[in-house]
Amino acid sequence: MKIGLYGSYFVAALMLTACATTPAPAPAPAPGPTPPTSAGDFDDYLVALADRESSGDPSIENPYGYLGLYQMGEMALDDAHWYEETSPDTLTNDWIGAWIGDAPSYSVVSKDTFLGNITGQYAAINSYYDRIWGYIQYYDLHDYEGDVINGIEITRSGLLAGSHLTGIGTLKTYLETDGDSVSVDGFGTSIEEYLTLFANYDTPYTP
Ligand SMILES: [Ca+2]
Repeated sequence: MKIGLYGSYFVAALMLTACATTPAPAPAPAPGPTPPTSAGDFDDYLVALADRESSGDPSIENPYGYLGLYQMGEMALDDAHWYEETSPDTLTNDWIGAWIGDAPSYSVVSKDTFLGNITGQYAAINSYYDRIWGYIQYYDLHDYEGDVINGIEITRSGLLAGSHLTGIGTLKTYLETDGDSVSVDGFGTSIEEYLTLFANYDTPYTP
């Protein structure tokens, strides 16, 4: 009887001890913003860009003289250090100029040899984006990454695409006016379309 009583105390003490040392269940993770899913790597970006710009046709020249997969004009190829205009008409893509820099090493010596040259166009667009990124850094436009303007989250690849469409100056104005000044290209395509369509791709660039 006594043993049984002490035994009951002993079991009760064990249970108390057990209760005291049982770890509390881990708290549920605090809710918070989930990081955006990558839309792809930078080559995926360039494939998507070529699809939007030229339907993936490297030989296309549009009515304004923009060339190939990525629809590069004289100014873009000048920025890529592939082309130097000699014509006094800087407002139109008349392609009166010299193919310089890495262009000859890709057998690109004329508009016609650039058109259809996928390898050369790929090299040129990468050089161009290196330059765009330099402009974005120069103006500190990457500071806008993560901001939401007119419902659009600003991402690094979106900034690159926006500048590609209408130029670094209009991108800068768009950001600085908090989206009040929305630029469009010659076909009426809005910079906001490019900021959205090309958001969240990985890029080779870091601030
Ligand atoms: Ca020109």
